Amino acid sequence: MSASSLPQASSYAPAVDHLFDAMLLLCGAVAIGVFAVMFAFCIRYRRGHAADREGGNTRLGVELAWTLVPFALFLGIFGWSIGLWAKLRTPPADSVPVYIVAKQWMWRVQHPDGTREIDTLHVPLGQPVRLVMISQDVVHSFYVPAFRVKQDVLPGRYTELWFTATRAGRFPLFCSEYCGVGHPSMRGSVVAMAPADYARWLHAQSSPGLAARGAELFRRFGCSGCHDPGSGVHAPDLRGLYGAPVPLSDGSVVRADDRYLHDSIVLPRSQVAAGYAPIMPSYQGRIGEEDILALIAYVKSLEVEGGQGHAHP
Ligand code: HEC
Ligand SMILES: [Cu+2]
Repeated sequence: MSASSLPQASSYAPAVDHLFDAMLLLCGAVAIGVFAVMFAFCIRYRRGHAADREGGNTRLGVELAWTLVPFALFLGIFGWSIGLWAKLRTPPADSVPVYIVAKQWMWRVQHPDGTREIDTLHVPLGQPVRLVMISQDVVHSFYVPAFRVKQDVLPGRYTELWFTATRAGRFPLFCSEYCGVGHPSMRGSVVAMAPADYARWLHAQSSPGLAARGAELFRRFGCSGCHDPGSGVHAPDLRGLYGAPVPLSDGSVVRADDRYLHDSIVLPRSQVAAGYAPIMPSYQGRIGEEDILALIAYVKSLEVEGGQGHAHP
């Protein structure tokens, strides 16, 4: 039995449906039980009917049974959903990232190889895909019913979502957070393709890689004027920065993850690297989220020769 007639097009759609069905059955059974007892009591203790109204239940076993059995059942549902939730929140190590920028009222998609699309997301079957999402304006929500996934997309913060498509086809994508007058039109589709078809599709797009576009932007926005070794400006060398610990001027140490790199670009004053003057201009409102994702991809691609970690003075 399944409560919905939607296709189950992702690896955990059946698991989500089983949980939903179990909750529906359990809550339905409890509702029927409560109503049955209610009607029975209404009839038995109706006005003028001779019934014992003095005694009440004095058997402890009955009290315990009707309290603890439902409690255990609902705790079971809790444990079941926590397990599933943990799975939904933990992308497998071999998942490929795809970047989503939401804005009124469209979905902009960037693949790591630089391919970009609007309101359509192509994914290969059987490959775990990890979406890294951010909004350029208000709160949106990425919702693909056939995959049983939904995740809020927030301004100023990356949120993630992962799935493995298991069925080829085109599945509707919705924004499920009211985001202004154009909200109903903020829809698109996810196209799941056999790996060979997907490879052919990607190849036909032939775009420069995301990191290559980031390198171009790094020059266009003047970042290289300060950050290139030999620029003459006292600014950190970004090679090997990604994933490395960064000492900050307030004495704390943070890890250079996507969020840190994002905030370094739009809010450079919020976390100043130790040993540097806060001279980096804020790019808030000047660089779109898609370009920031490309810049981050570029910074990630910068390796140190000799494989050493990021060095701070
Ligand atoms: C005027 C010179 C200047 C420009 C232009 C500039 N930066 Fe910076 N940047 C700095 C300085 C100085 C720091 C270290 C102080 C701080 O953390 O704010 C820094 C810090 C950073 C950090 C954190 C590095 C670390 O080691 O923690 C990143 C990432 C970064 N910049 C990226 C960029 C990007 C991307 C651009 C272009 C969009 C850019 N910067 C433009 C001077 C600059
Ligand atoms: Cu929206």
